[in-house]
Amino acid sequence: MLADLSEKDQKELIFPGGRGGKGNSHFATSTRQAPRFSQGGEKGIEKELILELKLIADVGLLGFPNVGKSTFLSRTTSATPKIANYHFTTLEPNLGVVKSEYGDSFVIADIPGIIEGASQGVGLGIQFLRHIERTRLLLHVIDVSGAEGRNPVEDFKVINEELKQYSEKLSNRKQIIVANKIDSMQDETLYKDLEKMAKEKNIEIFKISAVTGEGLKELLTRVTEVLKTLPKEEIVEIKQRKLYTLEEKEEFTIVKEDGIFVVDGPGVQRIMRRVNLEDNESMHYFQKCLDELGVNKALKEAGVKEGDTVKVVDWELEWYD
Ligand SMILES: Nc1nc2c(ncn2[C@@H]2O[C@H](COP(=O)(O)OP(=O)(O)OP(=O)(O)O)[C@@H](O)[C@H]2O)c(=O)[nH]1
Ligand SMILES: [Mg+2]
Repeated sequence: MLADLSEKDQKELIFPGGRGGKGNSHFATSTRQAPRFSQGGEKGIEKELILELKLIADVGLLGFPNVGKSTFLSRTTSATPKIANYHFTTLEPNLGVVKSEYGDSFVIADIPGIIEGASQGVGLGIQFLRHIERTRLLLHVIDVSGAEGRNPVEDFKVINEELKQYSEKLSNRKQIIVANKIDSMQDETLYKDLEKMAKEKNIEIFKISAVTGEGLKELLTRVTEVLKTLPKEEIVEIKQRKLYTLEEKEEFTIVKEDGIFVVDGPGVQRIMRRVNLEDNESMHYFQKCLDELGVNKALKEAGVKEGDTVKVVDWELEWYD
């Protein structure tokens, strides 16, 4: 990752453009009012970058399909996600804001349900987990109604295993278990077992009905409290921030190969890039630049003689004293 654009108006320089050139009027003097040569601009850098959108929310909803995540979002915020009694009703993440009735307002992200094997690409959910990477708290929604014949304790474990496969860091994020659909519980022991497991693991658990609204106030009050204790940490690690630094070095090397003096290095390459070698006046300018860089002096020291061939980068010239 090169940059993390998480603040409003944040700017990052990934590649600078090439240095600009100078038009011929720049080289005009009182005696030479219309010089024919100009200095070309340097080429910029071209690269393809992948931009990845990550939603930013305080709280992420996590759970199997159909457990009531979207119902929860629609009940607690003014978001209007699609809700239906089938798996993968939600295909795209949804955000909602819980208003300050319970304290500070906060943002909840609802993502598609996660299923076993998700970290290996089964289902939909895993590709959306990045949207809750930035949350500070996860609400793990579990259906305790027993309607689909599922076991809440098992569900909790499966989802956490998938989470761990996806990201160790995300799996260590603070979770609160939200036991949903208590209005239609068929077997109380399903909830009791989950509660027991939660106690053992020292995870807070709340029972609610996203449909009737039971238990929501207590849960949201607690979420507000917990959020106050969780810092807005920098969650995303940036391994390498600077991709490019302007090359200010004026270095060059001279080597003698088969009787030819070869001059190369960033300093001369930079000059070469900016000079139009077809133009006579530009040639003078080129010579002047080489002189200023110390190339001519160094060549003399290296023993260059009249008539010798000097190759500057990939351009061959004959040496005159
Ligand atoms: N009885 C009852 N049904 C609920 C409750 N919460 C949600 N449901 C029902 O469960 C079904 C699924 O609800 P959704 O909110 O779409 O579930 P989801 O977790 O968002 O599902 P996906 O988007 O598919 O992952 C719908 O028929 C809801 O009406 C609840 O508290 N009690
Ligand atoms: Mg949904």
